[in-house]
Amino acid sequence: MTDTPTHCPYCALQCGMNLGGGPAPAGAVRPGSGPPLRVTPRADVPANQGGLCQKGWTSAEVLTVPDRLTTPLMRARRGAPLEPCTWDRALDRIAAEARRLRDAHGPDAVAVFGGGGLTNEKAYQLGKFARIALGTSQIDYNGRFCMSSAAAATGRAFGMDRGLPGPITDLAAADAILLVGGNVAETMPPFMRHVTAMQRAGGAFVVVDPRRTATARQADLHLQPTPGTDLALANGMLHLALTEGLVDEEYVAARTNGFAAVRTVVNSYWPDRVERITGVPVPHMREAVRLLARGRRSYVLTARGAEQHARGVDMVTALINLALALGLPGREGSGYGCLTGQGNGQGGREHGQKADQLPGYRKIDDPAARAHVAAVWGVDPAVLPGPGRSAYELLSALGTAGGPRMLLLFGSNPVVSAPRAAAVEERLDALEFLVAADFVLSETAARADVVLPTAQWAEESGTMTNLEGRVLRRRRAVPPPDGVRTDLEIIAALAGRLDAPGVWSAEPAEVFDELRAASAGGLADYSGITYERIEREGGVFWPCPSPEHPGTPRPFLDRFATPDGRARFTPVEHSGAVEDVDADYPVYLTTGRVLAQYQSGAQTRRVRPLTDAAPEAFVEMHPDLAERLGIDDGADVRVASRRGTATVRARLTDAIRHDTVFMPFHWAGEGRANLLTNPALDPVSRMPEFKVCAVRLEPVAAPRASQIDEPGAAREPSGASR
Ligand SMILES: Nc1nc2c(c(=O)[nH]1)N[C@H]1C(S)=C(S)[C@@H](COP(=O)(O)OP(=O)(O)OC[C@H]3O[C@@H](n4cnc5c(=O)[nH]c(N)nc54)[C@H](O)[C@@H]3O)O[C@H]1N2
Ligand SMILES: Nc1nc2c(c(=O)[nH]1)N[C@H]1C(S)=C(S)[C@@H](COP(=O)(O)OP(=O)(O)OC[C@H]3O[C@@H](n4cnc5c(=O)[nH]c(N)nc54)[C@H](O)[C@@H]3O)O[C@H]1N2
Ligand code: SF4
Ligand SMILES: [Mo]
Repeated sequence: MTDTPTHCPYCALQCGMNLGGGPAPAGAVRPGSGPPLRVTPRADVPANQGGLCQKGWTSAEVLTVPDRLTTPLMRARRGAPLEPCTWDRALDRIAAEARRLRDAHGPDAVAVFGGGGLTNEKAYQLGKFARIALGTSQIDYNGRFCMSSAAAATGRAFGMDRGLPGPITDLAAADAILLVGGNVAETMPPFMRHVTAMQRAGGAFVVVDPRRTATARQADLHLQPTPGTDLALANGMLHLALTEGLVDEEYVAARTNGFAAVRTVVNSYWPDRVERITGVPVPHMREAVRLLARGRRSYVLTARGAEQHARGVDMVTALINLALALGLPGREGSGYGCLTGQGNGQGGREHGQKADQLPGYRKIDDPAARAHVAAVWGVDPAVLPGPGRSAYELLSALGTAGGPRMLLLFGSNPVVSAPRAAAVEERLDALEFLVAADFVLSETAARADVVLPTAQWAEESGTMTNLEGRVLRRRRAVPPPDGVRTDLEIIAALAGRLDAPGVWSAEPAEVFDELRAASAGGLADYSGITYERIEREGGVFWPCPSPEHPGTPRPFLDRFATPDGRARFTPVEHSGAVEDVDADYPVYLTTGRVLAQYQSGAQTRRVRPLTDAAPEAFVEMHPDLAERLGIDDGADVRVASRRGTATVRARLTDAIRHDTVFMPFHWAGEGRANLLTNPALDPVSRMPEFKVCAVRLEPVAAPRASQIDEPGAAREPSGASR
């Protein structure tokens, strides 16, 4: 069997890999044993340059997990067991339920929830399916939990939202990178090559994270703020830039609008006031600003730590303001960038699975956008619904009066990954009908009335848009197992049963051609991109409005995508986390990821080398805090917030602040971090506050002898001060 060049199924780095035969390259370490397809890294892909992380190396094992779904499953009624059935019965039943509920309650009675791991073709087709096969406005996706704050902030500042401002290899030539709220050494390990290359050439790596992560340990400077205070930190750094004369006044005058109002606001962010809010010493802030400003070829990068807040858009805006004041965006080899998360986190938010969106990053309430897309779809613009609910609002409306009564889920596992997950479970159970398409029985699929077994990445083709904005080919290496269909085949079959207007191809290349036409003239214009070009050129950067157009690796060099071509400053003020610590819940909880697990864990918890490396849920805490609470390393701990209680293993480390604990969200059941998280939403992006809420911790077992004479000591920890 010959090698098939493709990309990893997991994160947005979209590392290049070959699937197939041939010996592994000498020296390659591959954990695990005997996947059906041999994975070898590709050296010709700039993002990974021959590297892969442990998840990538073992990705092929998910193709043959013992509990892989290979037949549709259906319940005769709620409460009855899931039982195998034929495709015809499953699809007929779904179509019949959709019709029944639509006829009785209107088209918004049926909802769709998508994912940022879906190919561009699927994301596009799912959005089209919702709007013209179901006629529903009720569609959103898990990217709302991921990139939405950065997307809204960059849209506001630059007029366009596209991950990194240029090719990833540009990073190596930077003077400095300020990475705020990203643990790339664990979340996209080969990314560190680019950082290391920069450091070797004399560039400085500055990391802002409440934890001294693997990433922070490689930093030249680590700022360790209280969660939820990045906005104050950014305003404080801009204040210092002004007092030290580091603002690029010429650039500000030539390429931006609105700096005066920002100048006024940051005036009151005195260094020692900011130190009090953030806990970051003033000399560290000063050094960070100096490093960033020294050569005007620097990057401000954000990831989820800075973005997953109920004020996430403003958090990112404050950091963009800093980047703009230093004159970084719109210059080659510098700028602001957001690190996209999921495999197709970027493309998945461009082609219409978002509640307010049509393909090509168009607004669904824009009459010109509606007319263009309706013409491509062969329908009257008047039949297109308006904007629907955002992800968490959609999930919380399920089964309520006036909310959707049926949900079709493609590519997400919200029982584990949505905030306040226990309440989301209740909403899912209140539905009249739940459909999940997945290749394994995820915790959410296990609650469905019909489960549809779908093909995996190596069994289908399509395109993915990586964190650089580069559109890549995913190639089919093996056929799907018997009984399994692709998402595109499922969508086409359902559209047929619902008598949907227009063409419903299940061929990725044909769907991509339609996507190109639908995106033409939009912000995310893919019309000049073809499968052949991607293959020949190793990927094409959007926007790419014609076959002759070279693509756009660095979009803002001449002008920003705003109407007047200038970037926009927006003044923003610090207000802190929605839920602050108090006597009852005295410790901050933040959440995130570990290297060996991916997202809700539906895939990676089924791969032996990965579960060996990261077997169970835990809470990371400082030994001093643990001591005060009578918690031993490795002991079971009850972590309680106003939403619920989780039970997990304590892991002590002095790499975290005294006032903060950290839980990864990859595990199901009683160790779920999302039993605790606060679903407070950002007013603009509708991003939940995943990264900070208030909790109380107590040992599960009887307190140790030293605590017994202090009644209540373990219940009401008083020493956990801010
Ligand atoms: N191994 C692995 N890799 C992944 C994923 C995975 O699940 N597992 N998921 C992929 C996806 S979808 C995404 S979105 C990316 C996410 O990639 P990252 O954003 O790098 O991952 P997180 O662990 O969510 O958060 C990063 C850091 O933010 C810090 N943090 C928490 N609160 C704050 C805060 O208030 N301010 C600051 N400055 N930092 C804070 C945390 O301590 C954490 O170290 O990873 C992608 N890659
Ligand atoms: N507490 C806390 N919660 C978080 C976060 C956090 O930092 N903290 N991060 C949030 C972020 S950034 C994200 S992106 C979300 C992610 O969380 P989820 O949306 O739950 O993402 P996954 O676990 O990737 O779920 C994907 C599901 O779809 C299946 N799947 C994968 N590919 C396909 C496909 O092509 N087709 C179909 N039909 N199914 C497929 C997988 O088997 C899996 O069951 O979690 C969010 N939740
Ligand atoms: S860094 Fe991301 S894309 Fe690369 S191998 Fe790991 S999971 Fe896959
Ligand atoms: Mo994400």
